[in-house]
Amino acid sequence: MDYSSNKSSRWALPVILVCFFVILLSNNVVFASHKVFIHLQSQNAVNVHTVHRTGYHFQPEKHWINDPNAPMYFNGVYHLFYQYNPNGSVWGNIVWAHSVSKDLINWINLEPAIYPSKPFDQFGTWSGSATILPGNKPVILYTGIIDANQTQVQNYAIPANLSDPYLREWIKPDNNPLIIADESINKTKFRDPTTAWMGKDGHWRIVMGSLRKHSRGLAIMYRSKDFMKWVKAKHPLHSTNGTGNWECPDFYPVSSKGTDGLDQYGEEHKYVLKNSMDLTRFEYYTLGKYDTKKDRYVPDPDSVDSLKGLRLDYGNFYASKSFYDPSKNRRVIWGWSNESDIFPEDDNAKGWAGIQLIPRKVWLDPSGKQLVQWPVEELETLRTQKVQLSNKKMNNGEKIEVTGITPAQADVEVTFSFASLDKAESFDPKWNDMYAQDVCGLKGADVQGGLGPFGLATLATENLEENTPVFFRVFKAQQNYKVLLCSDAKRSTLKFNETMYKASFAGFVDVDLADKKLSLRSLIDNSVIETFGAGGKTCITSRVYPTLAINDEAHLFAFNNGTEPITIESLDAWSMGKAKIQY
Ligand SMILES: *[C@@H]1O[C@H](CO)[C@@H](O)[C@H](O)[C@H]1NC(C)=O
Ligand SMILES: *[C@@H]1O[C@H](CO)[C@@H](O)[C@H](O)[C@H]1NC(C)=O
Ligand SMILES: *[C@@H]1O[C@H](CO)[C@@H](O)[C@H](O)[C@H]1NC(C)=O
Ligand SMILES: *[C@@H]1O[C@H](CO)[C@@H](O)[C@H](O)[C@H]1NC(C)=O
Ligand SMILES: *[C@@H]1O[C@H](CO)[C@@H](O)[C@H](O)[C@H]1NC(C)=O
Ligand SMILES: *[C@@H]1O[C@H](CO)[C@@H](O)[C@H](O)[C@H]1NC(C)=O
Ligand SMILES: *[C@@H]1O[C@H](CO)[C@@H](O)[C@H](O)[C@H]1NC(C)=O
Ligand SMILES: *[C@H]1O[C@@H](CO)[C@H](O)[C@@H](O)[C@@H]1NC(C)=O
Repeated sequence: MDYSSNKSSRWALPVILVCFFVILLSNNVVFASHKVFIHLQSQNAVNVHTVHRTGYHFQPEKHWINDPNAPMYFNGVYHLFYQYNPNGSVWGNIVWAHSVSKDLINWINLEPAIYPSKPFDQFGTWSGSATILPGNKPVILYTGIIDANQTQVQNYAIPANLSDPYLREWIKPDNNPLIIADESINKTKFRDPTTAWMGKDGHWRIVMGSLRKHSRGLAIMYRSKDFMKWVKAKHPLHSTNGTGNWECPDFYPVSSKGTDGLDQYGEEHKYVLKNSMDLTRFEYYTLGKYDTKKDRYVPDPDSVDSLKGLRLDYGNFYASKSFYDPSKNRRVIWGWSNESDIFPEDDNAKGWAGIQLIPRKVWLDPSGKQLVQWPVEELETLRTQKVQLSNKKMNNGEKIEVTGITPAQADVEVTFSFASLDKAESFDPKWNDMYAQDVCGLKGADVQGGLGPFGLATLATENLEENTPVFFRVFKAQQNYKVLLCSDAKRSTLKFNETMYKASFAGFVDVDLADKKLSLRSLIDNSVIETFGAGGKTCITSRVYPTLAINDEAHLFAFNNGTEPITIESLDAWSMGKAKIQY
């Protein structure tokens, strides 16, 4: 994708880019909808502030990161490439950093694999994907920027030495670029090629994200017989009006049974089309069919194809990319999480910005109506001390502390139960037109309710003056119950009230309440809380910067602020070790 921040600057007002001249004069310019902070992008980190750095999420030693690129499994090794600024802690100077791993958790950093050096990418090496060609030959497709006007083309790169187990060196052959936009395409909105798939006709296909007119997002499709000569298909794979520019499209089949992933494409499967929407900076997906005759994707009639649709994550999660992992027959998603600072100067002072979230296994829910995500099982190897609670009742206003683990770096799984749904508050029909996040903004953890709010207070001080609650609230609507899951950063920090993004992220959870139970898992890691509600049906990531609830001073509680008593049926919590990341 393109650059990534809607941040304003303390020092300069954003200036719309009208010509190259402006870039030279201004500190802070806008490329399309994006802002660039020229004065900060090549300032090396003097100090790397450690207090909010993560213990088991992927981060380089310092500086800015964004999109994960070309994740793949090749000859026993996982490869993660990612957009990286080697020279500063705001976006700029982007190269493809490269790390390898045997388990998706512990990593070895290598030298950058792709960086601007040729006429077809000298103004930028942006996001892309890997495809493993027959004969076990990996190839990367990525977006190159060829001029100061941000003209985008699609290039390829191949390993210099297939016998090198880490594939350290990548070659960008001279027959690049492979694809140049034709007149029908906006050249500044033509990026992020997907992994290629092969049709029954034996031809390869890829899609790139784009925008037509002012608001139609589209996945432009190209086909190729030999991977070198690409021809634009007459129709995009799919397009949707009113969604704005599409970035980082991802298109893949999911199995209708079980949790295994699929690699092969065909009419018989159900499909996922995911896009990162530049307009809202969230990711949306639909489920549907792949009409291989028309070569078009058709969302299921009940799969909402708009900015009101399903999201992979209702919080701070963007530019994700999936890959099929043949070693464990699973599909795995990587997502990037940006910082919650409002001012780029704060990232610059901190010396780092951005993390990659824990890779998630993804599969189709048995209902066929949504995806389910769960942290890869390898993460469990970092679990150390464990504590357990069971059968603990919490009346209205009560909280129970979880002690005996490190609350600032923990993995918590909890199942709550309740005796009755009678006390559920009524769902205001007005909220049907609002996003879940707005409802959470009105109905926070400290707003007394009926059935809920109940959940976990994470990264908390003893009296909760600082804490990020992750909680459920059950409403009674006309026909059914609505379950809201919130991860609310409103009280996450005492110090940065005005200078931090403190969203009340939330999503609804499509769950059967017949057994009167709700479960959640939260991965807490110093400045990130990744939550998986109801076994991974609704996922929410928050980035927060507590000032008191840090390291050994952080606490973890279960709480209930509703009139219906809640029982912690079971709670398992682990201290989490540090991932080994070798720089
Ligand atoms: C292409 O996108 C850019 C950036 O948003 C916009 O300024 C320009 O008008 C678009 N060009 C066309 C031909 O639509
Ligand atoms: C980034 O840093 C490297 C190494 O210090 C240097 O060679 C390069 O010129 C820098 N690039 C920019 C754009 O500052
Ligand atoms: C950028 O676009 C402007 C306006 O269309 C044009 O005059 C200029 O030549 C372009 N510059 C480059 C480097 O392509
Ligand atoms: C390719 O990698 C293998 C394994 O690391 C190494 O033995 C060999 O010398 C390399 N070949 C070249 C041409 O660098
Ligand atoms: C697309 O959406 C825009 C803005 O939402 C609207 O103005 C336009 O009429 C729509 N076009 C079509 C073909 O529906
Ligand atoms: C529960 O409500 C009480 C009273 O409003 C409040 O002090 C407390 O902070 C709330 N708990 C959470 C986790 O917000
Ligand atoms: C930040 O907000 C919290 C909660 O509203 C408040 O208690 C605290 O005093 C505020 N801190 C500052 C520095 O404004
Ligand atoms: C992350 O940062 C916050 C605060 O600056 C912005 O509001 C978000 O839009 C941004 N998210 C992405 C995906 O860039």
